[in-house]
Amino acid sequence: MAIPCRHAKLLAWIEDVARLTGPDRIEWCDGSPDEYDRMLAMMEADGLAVMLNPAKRPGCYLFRSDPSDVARVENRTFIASRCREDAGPTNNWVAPDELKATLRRLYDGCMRGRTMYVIPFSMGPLGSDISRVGVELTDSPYVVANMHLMTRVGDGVIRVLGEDGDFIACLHSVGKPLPRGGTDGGTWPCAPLADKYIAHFPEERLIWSYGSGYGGNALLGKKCLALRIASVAARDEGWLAEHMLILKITNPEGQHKYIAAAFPSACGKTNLAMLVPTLPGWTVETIGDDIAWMRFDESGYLHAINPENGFFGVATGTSADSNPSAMQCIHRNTIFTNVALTEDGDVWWEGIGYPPPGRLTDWQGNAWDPDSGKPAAHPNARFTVPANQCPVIAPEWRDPRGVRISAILFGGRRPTTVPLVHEAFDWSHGVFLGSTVGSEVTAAALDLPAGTVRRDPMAMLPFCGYHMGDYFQHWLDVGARQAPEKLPRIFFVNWFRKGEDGRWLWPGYGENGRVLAWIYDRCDGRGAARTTPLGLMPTMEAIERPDVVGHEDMAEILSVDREAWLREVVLIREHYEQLGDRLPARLWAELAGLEERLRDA
Ligand code: OXD
Ligand code: MN
Repeated sequence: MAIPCRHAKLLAWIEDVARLTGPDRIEWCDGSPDEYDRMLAMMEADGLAVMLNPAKRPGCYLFRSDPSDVARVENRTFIASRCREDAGPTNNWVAPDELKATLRRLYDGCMRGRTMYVIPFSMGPLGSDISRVGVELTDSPYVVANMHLMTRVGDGVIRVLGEDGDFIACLHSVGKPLPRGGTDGGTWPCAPLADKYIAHFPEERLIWSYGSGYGGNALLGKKCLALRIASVAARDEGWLAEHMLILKITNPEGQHKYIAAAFPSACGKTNLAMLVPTLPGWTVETIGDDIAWMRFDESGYLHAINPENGFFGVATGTSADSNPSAMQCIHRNTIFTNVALTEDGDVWWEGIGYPPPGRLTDWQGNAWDPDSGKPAAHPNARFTVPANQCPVIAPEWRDPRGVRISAILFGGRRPTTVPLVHEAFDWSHGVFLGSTVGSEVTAAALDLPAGTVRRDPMAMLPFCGYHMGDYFQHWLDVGARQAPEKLPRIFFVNWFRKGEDGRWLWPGYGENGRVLAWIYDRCDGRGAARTTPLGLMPTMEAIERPDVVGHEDMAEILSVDREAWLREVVLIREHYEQLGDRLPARLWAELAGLEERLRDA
């Protein structure tokens, strides 16, 4: 095959990797529909992909992964910065030379019997000055097909790269060499858990992934490049790479604003990005559901792009009620992984909104016994789908200039303590709110006392490529450089409050649009608010109460429980202490300020 590029550094790197990993052949990906179809046909022939019933799900395929390879592997994810301190206490660290030596041993000959694909891809629209080019070398056709959907792959990228353009080098292998002429024979290829490595070398902007073929471990443009490596580039260059959805909200007068929002995994980011508000006249459209790259432009306003090109969403729990737009999106041209299969060649999962329409094959390929107590779909079963199939995608979602962000939301699953919504007094108070994000865990889930908060600051704990304390300082610094009146307002939301009897106090989903409407009005200098020790909170009249929420419940979720918050202060202090001495003094001062306001209240 003719090599479509004359980039000496790229060609030398490909040659080095090929020498080490020993693939049977090398194939350059052009991102064409033909190439996508060829990958899927090949995997179908090998028994790795099941074509779904074209009358029900045209162009859709099902994959079943290995039970050891079903999710991101945080304890096998490494930030190998030159200096241990720079990775901080929340990341796994190994000295770069040591990690490279270990990985070189594993990579040695690991692509034997396979093709090495060269995937040139862009995160962000081609030609945007916020976008970045990556090149992934992989021995997985599943990765090639998914990268087609999740990023912009192909010749346009090679043109942008030219002969000496910058690129982020991403090396990936499933870690399962084949005998010459052999195939996987329908078995998902990967290495045992102890041999899986998701390694980042932040100073070199380099990613080496070995042993997993699944999701964020293998589709290296997503969490590895667009968050871990990009967060380091953003720190060095003065911008923000965040684990945030971006939505466009339009009010009944037809005016719109854009909101970015960070929530830990499994808090409904995709659902919020595609929300159907119950409030008459309001609409929400999607720009992105997982990652935002944000920069202050020359006029001092924060602009964001979605660097991705598709959605890699959790299937489990997605239904016509929880997310009708996602359900429409995944009707065609979708890759499903680890969902259950129906007898008529369709998909099914727990929480899809209707009972299994007959017998099912479970995510491991076995006949499913409904009495087994085991789920038919894996709880982390996924769909991969191009963003442009989303019926509520905003037309400007690929505008290279990005969209101007008016508000930033933080939130987590907090059944107690945290009210429905509060607004930060200013940017540094907002950074403080973001630094405290977390979800409460149940005793059953993690063998921890009920009510324990698992902190996930700004929802970046698994994704920040450097020290969390420096990351907070970076947030404080980028805000301090701007005119305060041009900065987005920062809010903390909590859709997950429960009463003492365990009832949900707030219905969530489309009703969250009422909170978004208040936030919208606040950004317009309207929206009634009162000052509380936590920040600015809506008055009882400011948010129209959904029919299903009684007056007392509404009062409860809009109040400050002083005793609970004094306990929360202690928990935040413990969380800050764990982050060590790089935690900015400004955040300690914010915590002291909160405590003082609570004591004075
Ligand atoms: C994701 C995650 O897959 O945050 O997006 O875990
Ligand atoms: Mn995510």
